[in-house]
Amino acid sequence: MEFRTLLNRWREHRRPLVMGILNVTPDSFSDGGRYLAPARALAHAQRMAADGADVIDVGGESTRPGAAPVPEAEELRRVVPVVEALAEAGLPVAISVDTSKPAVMRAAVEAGASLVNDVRALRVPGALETAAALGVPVCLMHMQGEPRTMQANPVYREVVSEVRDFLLERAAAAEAAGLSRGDLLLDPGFGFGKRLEHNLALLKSLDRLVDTGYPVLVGMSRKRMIGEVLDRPVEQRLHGGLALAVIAALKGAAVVRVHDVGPTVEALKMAHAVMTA
Ligand code: 9MG
Repeated sequence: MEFRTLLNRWREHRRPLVMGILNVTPDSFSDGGRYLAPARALAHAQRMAADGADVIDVGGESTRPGAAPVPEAEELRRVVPVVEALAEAGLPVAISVDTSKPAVMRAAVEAGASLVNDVRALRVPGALETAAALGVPVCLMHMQGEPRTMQANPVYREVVSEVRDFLLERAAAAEAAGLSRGDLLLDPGFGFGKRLEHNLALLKSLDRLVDTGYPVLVGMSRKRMIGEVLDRPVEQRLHGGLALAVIAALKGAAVVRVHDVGPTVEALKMAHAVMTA
C-alpha cells in the first residue's frame, strides 16, 4: 500500500489515518528494546495492522529528550531488515521510515517505505535533494534544538506563529528542491523543544496549521504532556492520549501517530461518526 494512496483517501473522506509506531531502538521512551529483533518487529506490525493501522512508522534512532545520536551504519542495520520484512509480509498498510539521514531514507524507500517522516524537516545536509529524488511523500516536523538538549530551556515569543512560520519555510525549501506540494505533511512536533504550555497552545490552535492547506500529522501518544497534566507514568497515559487524538481529529489532523492503535482507531471512528452524522 502506497502512502500517497492513503493521503488521497484522506483528502476524499477526511477520516484521520492512524500511524502505528514501531521503534527498533534499544532506548525509546516507552517501548525501547522490545522490537529490535526483526521477527518481533514484524509480529508487532501485524498486530497493529490487525488493529486497524493505516501506516507503520519504523524508526531506528530514538528522538526522546536526552537521546544520543545513532551512527548511520547502526541505523541502517536496525531499520532496513524490518522494512524489508514488513514489505515482504504484504501487510495492508503503508510503511513509513522515521529518519533524518539521507542514506537511511534511500535504503528504506528501496526496501518498500513510501513515506519519509523526518523530525528534522529535511535540514540534514543532502536530505532535501535525496527526498526530492526519491519522490515519496515527506512529513516535515518542527523541533527546537536537538533531542539531547531540546528540553533544557525551550523559549518562544509566540509558539504557534513561530512553529507555523518554520514549517512553511521548510515546505517552501522542499518545493524549491523539487518535492510536490501535494506530497508534504506538516507536524508541530509535540514535545520537541517545548514546555507543557507550548504543547497545549499548539494543539488548541492546530487549526492555524490545518488552515495552511497541508495535511497535518500529530504525535502525542504517551508523551510527557499527558503525564504532566494527569500525573501519570508513561504506561498509564492511554486515556489522556485518546482525548488528545480526538481533539486533533476534530481540528482537522490528517494523521495521528500512536503506540495504542486499536483504542485510537475506535476513538477516531466514533468521533468521525458523530462529525459526519
Ligand atoms: C519520531 N517521532 C516521535 N514523535 C514524533 C512526532 O510527534 N511526530 C513525528 N512526525 N515523528 C515523531
